[in-house]
Amino acid sequence: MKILKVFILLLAGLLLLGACTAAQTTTPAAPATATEKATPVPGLYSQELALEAFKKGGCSACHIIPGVPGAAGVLGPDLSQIGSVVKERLDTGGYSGSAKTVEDYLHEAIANPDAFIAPDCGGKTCQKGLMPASLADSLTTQELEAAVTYLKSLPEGAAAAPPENGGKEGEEKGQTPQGETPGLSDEEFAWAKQTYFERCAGCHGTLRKGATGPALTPDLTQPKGTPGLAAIIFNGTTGGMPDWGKQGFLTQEQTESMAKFLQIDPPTPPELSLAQMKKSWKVFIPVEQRPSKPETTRDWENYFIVTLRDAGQVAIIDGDTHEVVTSVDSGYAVHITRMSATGRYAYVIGRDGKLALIDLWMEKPDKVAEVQLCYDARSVEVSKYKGDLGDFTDKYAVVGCYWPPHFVMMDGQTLEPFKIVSTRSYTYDTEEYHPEPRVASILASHFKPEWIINIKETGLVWIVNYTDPVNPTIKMIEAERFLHDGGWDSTKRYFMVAANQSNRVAVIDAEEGKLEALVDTPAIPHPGRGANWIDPEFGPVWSTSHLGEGAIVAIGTDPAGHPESAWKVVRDIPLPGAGSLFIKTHPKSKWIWVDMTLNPDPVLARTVCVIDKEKPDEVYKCWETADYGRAVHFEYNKQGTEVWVSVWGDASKPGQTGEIVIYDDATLQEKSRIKDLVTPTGKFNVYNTVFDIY
Ligand code: DHE
Repeated sequence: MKILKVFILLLAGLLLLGACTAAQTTTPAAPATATEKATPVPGLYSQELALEAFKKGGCSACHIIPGVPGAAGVLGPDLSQIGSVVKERLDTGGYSGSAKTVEDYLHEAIANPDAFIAPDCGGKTCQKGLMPASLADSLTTQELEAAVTYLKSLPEGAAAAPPENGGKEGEEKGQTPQGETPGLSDEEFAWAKQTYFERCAGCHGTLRKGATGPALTPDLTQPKGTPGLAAIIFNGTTGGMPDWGKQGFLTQEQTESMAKFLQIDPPTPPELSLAQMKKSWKVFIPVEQRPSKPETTRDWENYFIVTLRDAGQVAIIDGDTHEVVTSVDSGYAVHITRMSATGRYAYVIGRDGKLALIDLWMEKPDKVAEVQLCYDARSVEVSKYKGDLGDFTDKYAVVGCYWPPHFVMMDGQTLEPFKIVSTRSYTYDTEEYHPEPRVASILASHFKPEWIINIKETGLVWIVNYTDPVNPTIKMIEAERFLHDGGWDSTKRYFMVAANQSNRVAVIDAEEGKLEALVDTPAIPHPGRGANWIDPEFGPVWSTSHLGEGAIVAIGTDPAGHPESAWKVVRDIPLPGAGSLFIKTHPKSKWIWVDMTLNPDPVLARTVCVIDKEKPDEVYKCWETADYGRAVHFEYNKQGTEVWVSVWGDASKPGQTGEIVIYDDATLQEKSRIKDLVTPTGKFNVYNTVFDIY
C-alpha cells in the first residue's frame, strides 16, 4: 500500500513535471564542497528542497552525497555518481528490481529499498533491511521528487569530502553541528542515559569519545540528524553495530529517543573516591570465620563459575556431575570471573563495578565480601606470584574500570580497597590528552609480582609491580591503540593482546618488560584469551578469531625454536562468517573451537566450528548448538575432556532463556545440556583459570 501511495504521488508529480516548461526544471550542479550552500531554484525542482529532504531523511549518516553537508557516511552505497551507475546497471542487466528508468530506480530505492540490494557499501557487501523503508513516508512529494532529481544528475557533481578520521564507519570529524538540538523530556532523558550506559557505553565510551565503536559527540551526531541515527540504531551496521531495533531490544520510538540523546552533550558521570568505595564495602563472613579446609566432597577445582548475565548472578556448576551447586547474586550484567592463585576464591566483576568475592571451600559456596569500585567495569585479576620476592598468593586483587577511568587495588581476602590509580593520560602516538582511557584486560604474571594492565584508548600496556602496592612502580609500554582482550602464550612469557580497532595484536615480553612485536591481523581481532596450540608446520602458535572478518589467524610464538615464524601470521583459516567473540583449545585436545556470536545471520550466530590441529588449513566441521539464541564462549573441564558452550538466550522468553551444551571433546558428540539458565555467557573453570590453560 505504502509503495502504491508513493508511486501515485510520484505519478502525479511526473505529470505535473511534464506540463511544465523546460526552463522551469533545473539540473542540479552540485556545490563544489560538502559544506557549500546550494542555491534555491524556483519552480518544481529546488536544490534547497533536495537538501532539506536529505537532512530530514538523515541520508548523510549512511551515504556520500556530493554537495550535501556532512554526507560522507559509508554504511550505504556511495551516491556520488549514482545516476550513471544506475544507468549502467539498467543497461547491463546487473539489476533485479522492477524499475525501467533511472528515476524509477531512485524512487524504488527510497520507497522500497530492499527491492534491489546494491553490491557495495563502503567496501563491504550491502545488507538487506539496513535502509529504512519508512523514509519515503517522512518526505513530501516535492521533497522526494527534488531528492530524486538531485541524485539523478550527480555525475556532474564534485566528490564529497572523505571522512577526516581515516574512515571509521559513519563518523565524520570537523563538522559543525547542523540544525536544532532535539529536545527530550526528563523521562526520556533518564531512560536514554541509563540505556546508553547499559548498551552503548562499552563500545562508544561514557564520554562518547569512541573506541570499539565511533565517537558520538554532538559535532558528529547532529549532522546525521534523528532519522539517520535512529536508522543505524534500529538496523545495525555491517561493521559490528548491533541491530537493537530488529533484535527487539528497542522500539522505533526508543531508537528515536536515543538518537535525540546522542545529539545532546553527554552528561558527565560522577567520580568515585576511596571513601565512597569503602561505604559500599561489606564483609559478610570475616576471614577467621571461613573454612580452614574445603567443606565439600565435590572436586571444587572442577567447578565452573557461569555468568548469568541478565539475572545479575553467577551459577556455580559441578564440572563432574553437571549439577548447579548454587547461584549467587553478584553485580549487574556480570562480565568475567577470575580465581585467586589457590583457586579457593572466585572474584566476580559486574558491569556496574561491583565486585563479589565467593568462597568455593564452603559447603555451599557463597559471597563473603563485596565492594563497588567503579560505575562501569570489565576486568578483575589477582596476585599470583610466589617466589624469592615474596608470597602473594591470595593476597591482592585489582579491578579495572571503564568509568571512572582507573584501577583499584584491594585486599584479596576482604576486598578492602586501598589504592586508586587513574589512567587519564596521553595517547602513546600523538601524545594527546585523553579524558577517558579505559582499563581493558588485566593479567597476572606467574613469574613476577606484576600485573599487565591494558589501557585501551592511550594504547599503553602498564606493567604494575605490586610488591609495595601503596607505592606501586609502573612501567608504561607503548603498544597500539584500542587494546582490549588477550592472553599468555603457552610459556606465559609473552602476553598477546588485541588492539581491536587497530587490527593488530601487540606482543609484550613480560620477562624483559618490552614490546616484542606488533602483528597485523584481519579486521577486529577478538581472542578472549586466545588459543595456544602446536602447528604441525610452524610449531607453537597462538590464535585469535575476529569480529569483522570470518577468519582465524595463527601467530608464531616460539622465537627460539621457530624464529622464522615468530610474531608472524603463519595461518589465516577462513570461517563461514564474521562476528566471532571467542576461541578456545586445551593442550590435550585435537581441536580448536570457535564461535560467531555476533554474526547477523541467526543460524551462524548459534553455530560453532572446530578446526583440526593436524589439518589446520580449513574448518573441520560446523554445527548449530540450539535452535535459538547465540552460541558464545567455550571452557574446558579440568580434565580437558569436555567443552562447555553457552547458548545465550532471551531472559524474557521462557524455555529460551539459555543453556549450556556440553560436548565430548574427543568425539565432538553432545553429552548433556544444562537447561533453563538465564542468559549464560562466560564460564570459568577454576583449575583452568588459575593456571591460564587455553
Ligand atoms: Fe566482554 C572479556 C570488554 C562485550 C563477554 N570483555 C572482556 C575483557 C574486556 C571486555 C576488556 C577482558 C577482561 C580481562 O581479560 O581482564 N566486552 C567488553 C566491552 O567493552 C564490550 C565490547 C562491550 C560492552 O558493552 O561491554 C564487551 N563481553 C561483551 C559481551 O557482549 C559479552 C559477550 C557478554 C556480556 O557480558 O555482555 C562479553 N567479555 C565477555 C567474556 C569475557 C570478556 C565472557 C572473558 C573471556 C575469557 O575467556 O577470559
